[in-house]
Amino acid sequence: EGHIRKATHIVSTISDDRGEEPLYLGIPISKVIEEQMGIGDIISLLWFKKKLPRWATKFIEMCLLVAADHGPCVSGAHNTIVTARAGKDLISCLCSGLLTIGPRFGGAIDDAAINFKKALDNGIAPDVFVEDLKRQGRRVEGIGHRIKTAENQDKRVELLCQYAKQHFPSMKYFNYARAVESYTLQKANNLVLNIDGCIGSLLVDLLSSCFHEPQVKEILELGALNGLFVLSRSIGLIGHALDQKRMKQPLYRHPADDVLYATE
Ligand code: Q5B
Repeated sequence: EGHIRKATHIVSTISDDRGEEPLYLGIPISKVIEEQMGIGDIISLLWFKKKLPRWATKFIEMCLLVAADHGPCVSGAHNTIVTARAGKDLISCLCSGLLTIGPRFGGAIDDAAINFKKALDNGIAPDVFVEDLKRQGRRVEGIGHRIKTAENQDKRVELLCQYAKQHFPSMKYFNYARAVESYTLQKANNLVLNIDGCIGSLLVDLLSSCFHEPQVKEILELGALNGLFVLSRSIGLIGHALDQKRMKQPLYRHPADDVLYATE
C-alpha cells in the first residue's frame, strides 16, 4: 500500500541531521574530522555546495585569518565596543558591530568582484572603467581606504596576493583590479586596492578555476563573498565585546566638545 506524502514547506539541499551524525553536503562529520578538513572545506561544502581543492580552501581560510580584526577604531568594532559598554549581552554586541558592514565598510566584496569581472570580461580598459563609474557618480568598490595608502600598504593584500601567485592557476581578475588601482592612485594616494577589492578579485579568480561561468555568476549574485568578511570579522567583534566586558568599561558617552552643534 502506498504512503501518502505530505507536502513539505521547506526544501533544503546542504545538510542533513536525521541520521546518527550530521551530514555536510552528504559528508558525515566524522569523515570531516578523519580527513582533517578545515573551515575552508566546510565553507566550500555549505556555501558553494562543492568540495574544493586544498589550494582553494586554504585561501578561503587565509581570508578569514587576515580579516578577523582591524583594531578598535573601525566602524564595526566601534559599535560593538559602545554596545558592550552599554551593558548589553554578547550577541547584541556582535550584531551591533555586524550591522555596520556594508558598501563602505567591509561589505564591498561582492560588488567589487562583480564589477571587476564584468569590466574585464567585456574588455573595458581600467581607466575607462573608473571614469564610467565616476560619470555615474559611483565609487569604485574595492578601491580606497581611510588609512592605507601607496606608501603605507596593506599587508593583508600583500599576503593574499603572495599566496595566490604561488597557488592560483590564474590571477587575471586580480591583475585587472591592480591595473584599476594603478589608475586611481594617480588621482589620490589612498585610492589603493583595499582588502575587499583584493578578496573580491581573487575570489573571482578562484571560483573561475573551480566552477563553470553560470555558477560563478550565481555565487557572486547571491552575495556570498561578503559572508567571508562577516564571518571573519565576527571573530574580532566578539573579541572586542569580551575585552570591554572583562575590563568592566563604563557606559560610553561621546564627548560634547567633539561635536559641532550646528543648531540655530
Ligand atoms: N573616493 C573606503 O574613503 C572609503 C573612492 C573615491 C572613486 C572610490 C572609500 C570607499 C569603496 C568602498 C570600499 C571597503 C569609504 C574599504 C574596509 C575594511 C577595513 C576598514 C578599515 C577593515 C574611504 C575622498 C575623495 C572623494 C571621493 C574619492 C574615495 N573612494 N573615488 N572610487 N572607491 N571605497 N570599501 O578616505 O572629489 O573629494 O569628492 O567608499 O571598497 O572597509 O580598516 O578602516 O579591515 O576594517 O573616507 O579595512 O574609499 O574618503 O569618502 O572622504 O572621499 O576620494 O569621491 O572625492 P575616505 P572620502 P572628491 S576596506
